[in-house]
Amino acid sequence: MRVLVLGGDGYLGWPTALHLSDAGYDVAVLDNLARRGYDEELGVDSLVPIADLETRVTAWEQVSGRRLACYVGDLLDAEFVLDTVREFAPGAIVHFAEQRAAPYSMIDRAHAVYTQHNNVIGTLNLLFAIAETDPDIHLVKLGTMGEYGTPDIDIEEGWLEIEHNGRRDRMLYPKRPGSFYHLSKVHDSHNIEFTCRVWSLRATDLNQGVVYGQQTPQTARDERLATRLDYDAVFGTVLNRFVIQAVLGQPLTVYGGGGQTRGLIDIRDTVECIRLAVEHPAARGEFRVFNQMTEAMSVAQIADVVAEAFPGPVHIDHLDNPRVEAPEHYYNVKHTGLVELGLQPHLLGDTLLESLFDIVATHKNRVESEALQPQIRWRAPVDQG
Ligand code: NAD
Ligand code: USQ
Repeated sequence: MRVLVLGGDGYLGWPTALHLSDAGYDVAVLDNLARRGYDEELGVDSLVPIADLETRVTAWEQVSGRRLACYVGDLLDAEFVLDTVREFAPGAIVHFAEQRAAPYSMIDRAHAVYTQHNNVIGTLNLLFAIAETDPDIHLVKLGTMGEYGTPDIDIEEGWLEIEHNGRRDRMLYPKRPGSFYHLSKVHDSHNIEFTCRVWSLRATDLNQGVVYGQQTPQTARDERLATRLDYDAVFGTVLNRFVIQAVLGQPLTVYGGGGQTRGLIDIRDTVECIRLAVEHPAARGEFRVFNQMTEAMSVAQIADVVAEAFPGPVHIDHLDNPRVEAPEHYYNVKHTGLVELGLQPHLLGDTLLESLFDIVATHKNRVESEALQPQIRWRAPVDQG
């Protein structure tokens, strides 16, 4: 089967493309290289050096004998999207191609508008391209656990059975996201559910938790196949940042008391979840949702686990939280759907942390230390003083 990976030059899209190619799928990657542009805008770079897309694709062919088709272009260009879907004729499309940093979306009006326009309109163009070309294509869309926020009830996999005034219905689970970025994913979910219901498209929305790690069996085969690793306060995610801070001998930046709890997942499980979703497609007309996380931890617990695993002194700092989020809350998430399809989770352990410490140590001179401190605040501009 042919699989088109949108956002195939990114942190997760690139290793997913390799994982699917290695599993025997005929894979194409599409990307507009926007992520490399955000690095230039922010004056940072991936901690692990990454090859350009052409070099990566050539390296994979040399290492594996398998060819990846490559489409460089923008999901905002509806004609390009339609032409690509028509030409490649995929059986499944995996969609990673969005602006994915919550802090980036909170910089100012322009970045909030860019994020929602890029993400929501890009996905809408894709839905039209699928509907106009072949409604049988299975869309596997990356959503986020942050769509739900932190409600005071159990979080189900996308849908909730509700009884109200003596009547029952199955509704989309209510959403209370925490940034303009996370909101863009909610808007996408609604548009996708609508097209499943009205056009009988088939889609799997993967509400993924915070990803950690950097290597997969395929990216480790050649240094030109490495995927990016972000450390800055805009794109770096919490566990990866804490590992990097520990290696640099910098304090771990826990925002507030660290009582906020998040779902986590190892990058090796991310790529496998995508393979499982592709291999077991949603039915025509079905909007299927999986919570793609393997364990939940508070930010304070993540800091403690990293500090205990690191072979040296680690200082944990509690900064004033630059975000507006519940400092302590209930968090109980159902995440059995992917396990039922066969996922065998890699839970966070010393082996992964030790290998990440080594990867970071090799490249630690590439860090711009100023980029480690959070500068972007969630509070309304007039309240920031
Ligand atoms: P990333 O920024 O590294 O990759 C996204 C890729 O999409 C980039 O290469 C970028 O250039 C491309 N892109 C963005 N807009 C595009 C457009 N309009 N047209 C074509 N290409 C475009 O992000 P990532 O960390 O790999 O995340 C991938 C997806 O997974 C995102 O949708 C994100 O929301 C989701 N996700 C990520 C995490 C995480 O911890 N990294 C967790 C949960 C969900
Ligand atoms: N945090 C700290 N210190 C840090 C960085 C983060 O305490 O140095 C805290 C944040 O306040 C937050 C939590 O850690 O409570 C997670 O922050 P994050 O930056 O690791 O993750 P987030 O902003 O939620 O976004 C990331 C990805 C995004 C994805 C999301 C999954 O960038 O693409 O959608 O994780 S989830 O969190 O489940 O919504």
